[in-house]
Amino acid sequence: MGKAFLKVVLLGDGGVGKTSLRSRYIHKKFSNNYKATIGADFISKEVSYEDDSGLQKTTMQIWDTAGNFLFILLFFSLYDIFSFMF
Ligand SMILES: Nc1nc2c(ncn2[C@@H]2O[C@H](COP(=O)(O)OP(=O)(O)O)[C@@H](O)[C@H]2O)c(=O)[nH]1
Ligand SMILES: [Mg+2]
Repeated sequence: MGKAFLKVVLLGDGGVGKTSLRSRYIHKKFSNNYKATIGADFISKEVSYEDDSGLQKTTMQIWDTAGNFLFILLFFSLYDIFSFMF
């Protein structure tokens, strides 16, 4: 089996804590400043997991999003088409 690739997308209404959750996980920091996320961006993190052949390392992409649900659906279907093509 090929190496796993993890893509996590944070979805939800503005101000519920998506950006803070990611920043707490990646940088182990929490800030009380509120800056609305523009569009969508991702941070990559090396993570490890265990399977039958032992300890594995892989990359996890955590996408942070803003905007309405239709925008996100459009964005990610285009993104997935492009990542398939190139
Ligand atoms: N008290 C408290 N405030 C939080 C928590 N998570 C986020 N916030 C605050 O809520 C506001 C919005 O957070 P943010 O992560 O930007 O939300 P996003 O719009 O979903 O990305 C910010 O002012 C954060 O500091 C939490 O667990 N506890
Ligand atoms: Mg945000």
